[in-house]
Amino acid sequence: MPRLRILFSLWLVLGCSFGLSADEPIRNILLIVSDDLKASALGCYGNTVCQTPHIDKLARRGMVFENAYCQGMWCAPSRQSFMYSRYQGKQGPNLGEHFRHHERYTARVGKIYHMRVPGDIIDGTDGQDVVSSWTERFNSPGREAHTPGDYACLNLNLFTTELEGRQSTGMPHRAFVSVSHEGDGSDQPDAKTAAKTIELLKKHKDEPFFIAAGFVRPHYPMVAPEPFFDQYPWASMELPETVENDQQDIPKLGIPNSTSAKNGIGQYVDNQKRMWAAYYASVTFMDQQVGRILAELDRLGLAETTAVVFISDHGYHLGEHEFWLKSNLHEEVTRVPMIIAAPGCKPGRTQSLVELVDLYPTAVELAGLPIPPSVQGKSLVPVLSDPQQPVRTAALSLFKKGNALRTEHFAYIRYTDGTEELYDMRQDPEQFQNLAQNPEHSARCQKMAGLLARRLRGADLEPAPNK
Ligand SMILES: [Ca+2]
Repeated sequence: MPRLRILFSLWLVLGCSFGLSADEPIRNILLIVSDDLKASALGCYGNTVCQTPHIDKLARRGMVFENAYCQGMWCAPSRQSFMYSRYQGKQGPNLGEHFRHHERYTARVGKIYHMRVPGDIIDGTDGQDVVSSWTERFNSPGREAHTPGDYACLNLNLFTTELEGRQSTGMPHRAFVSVSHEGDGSDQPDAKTAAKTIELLKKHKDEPFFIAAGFVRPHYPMVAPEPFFDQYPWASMELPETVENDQQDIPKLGIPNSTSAKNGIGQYVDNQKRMWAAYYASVTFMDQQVGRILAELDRLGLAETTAVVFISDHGYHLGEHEFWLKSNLHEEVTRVPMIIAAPGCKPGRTQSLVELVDLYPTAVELAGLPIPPSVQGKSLVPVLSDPQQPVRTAALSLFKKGNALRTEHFAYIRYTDGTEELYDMRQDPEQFQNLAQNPEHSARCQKMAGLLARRLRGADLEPAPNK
């Protein structure tokens, strides 16, 4: 495998000093995907309340990408985008297929491509999975909102232990459901995903593999065993800062479908705190499952030959700007966690602007495979050896209502009707003041619009019209 040797030598030159012999470079990729996890919920991204010891431990031995952005604003488009490394649509071999074409064992456990949560989880079905990606695939079913225990539907202010009448698949208030239940959580989909992944690691430790483990938490319903809820007494949760008339300077297309006024949770301040507590409880439960997998990776001695990648498909709103859920282009949704722990690479943190489409070429290059021409992302391997290494000047996010561009300094959103948002992310990281309405910033807006149009054309997409 001359390519492996060339890559390996290149890495040594670049400063990535492997703790391995030259004939044993990175052999395996373990991709871990969380669902609806905002970067700011993790300890390693600065959260001091939410407990994520296992992901934080991975972060301490890997590269933490502080400015990673997703391309799709909800599960289906984001996941398809990073699995194909295409801004939109499918073209070329997807990540799983590419590894398969190169004789790797590939497996999916849980949710990697889009699955309806909770629908496909309750039914144990494959969702929009792409079967050609995998040598083997395994679903992790669970009872979700129907798990016996303390159920709440927080926007309806409903609390019960009854199993009848719970908000579940396809129902309008399912996003505000939490269940705190007895037991150790081994019946939960994410626990099953960890157990199956551990089983596969043991079984396939002697052959090169690409294993993708997809957790469904903290996606609603926020189900976790009681001790995880006990860690977050709801009354002690702090709600996000709000400013008066915050939504007034946001264009119509920038207001998501789920707001405090529309979904009703605005009436129940305590329940907004309970949403944070339940979200954190399910993040910590998911983190525990990550920990189980990583402990097994260490135990099997695979950590030395396996690059571990941790991401989420997109972020989430929990009342910031009185917005809830995903499906909009603001920072809480576009920014995602991304951690890459590759054997031999120094741990660190990087400010480089990166995109989830970059994952595919990075994983492929780490494993010593060629990058197919259909790939639109850029390999982040240079950043793994030098966190100062720039990748691109801006990150692109796409949505049916508009598109967004994030530079180091500014966040710019342009909707399909030509309306705009512009935020100075150094002065106003919470995005309270839309500068696009201020004539003083019209030159900046024009410049960002031009940059966005160029990025879209570069991705074979059409820019939005002028106002
Ligand atoms: Ca999602």
